[in-house]
Amino acid sequence: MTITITAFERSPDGGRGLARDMRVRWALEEVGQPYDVRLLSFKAMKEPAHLALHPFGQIPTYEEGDLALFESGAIVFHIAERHAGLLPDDANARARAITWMFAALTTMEPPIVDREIARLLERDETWYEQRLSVVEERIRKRLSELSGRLGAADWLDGEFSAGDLHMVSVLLRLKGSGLLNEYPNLSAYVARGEARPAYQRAFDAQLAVFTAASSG
Ligand SMILES: N[C@@H](CCC(=O)N[C@@H](CS)C(=O)NCC(=O)O)C(=O)O
Repeated sequence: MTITITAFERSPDGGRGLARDMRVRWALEEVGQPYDVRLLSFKAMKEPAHLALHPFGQIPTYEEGDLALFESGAIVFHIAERHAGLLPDDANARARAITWMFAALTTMEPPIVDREIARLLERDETWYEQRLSVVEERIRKRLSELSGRLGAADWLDGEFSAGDLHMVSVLLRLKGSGLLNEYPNLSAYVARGEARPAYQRAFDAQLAVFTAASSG
């Protein structure tokens, strides 16, 4: 059955892999599933046709037959459950990999997104520098804890899993901030994720959308 996902017609990050359809593309590439992409303008994302698929008018969504999903975490989980390659067979190892998915999305990502919001929307506020420093300290605390847990391992728990896919995706949002560089094992972890052929294919496909939109 054909899988169709949605993505930005013109991604605000210039197609650098940060829009969350990247996580879905990466998961599909890891498990070897072909997919179609429906590109949406910001306007179309808020119109009834898309709101029927995504109550918050965002990307990504995922359609397969009569199944429609939203939320990148749920979509990647669904892909990982249906296809081999992203979750271990052993029940306990599988549960731990799922735990890392949640950890990435609910413990690591919120302060990282807070930093982006501050930099985007709060720059002109008198308290901006103070707020940024508080948010960055919260991020450092989490990075330090994660770095301690990862240690010298390649991946968070044995083989690469959907937990790593989400964690690497979340940490990538810090690229260019300098924060990640303070933790060499995390920088190397992210680089290992980016070096995966499936990641590269997904990245190239996402970048191609932006390049085509810019030249058109
Ligand atoms: N928790 C959601 C977040 C989705 C999200 O924030 N999507 C962004 C792109 S990465 C978006 O559609 N932004 C446009 C908007 O919110 O209007 C997920 O993981 O799928």
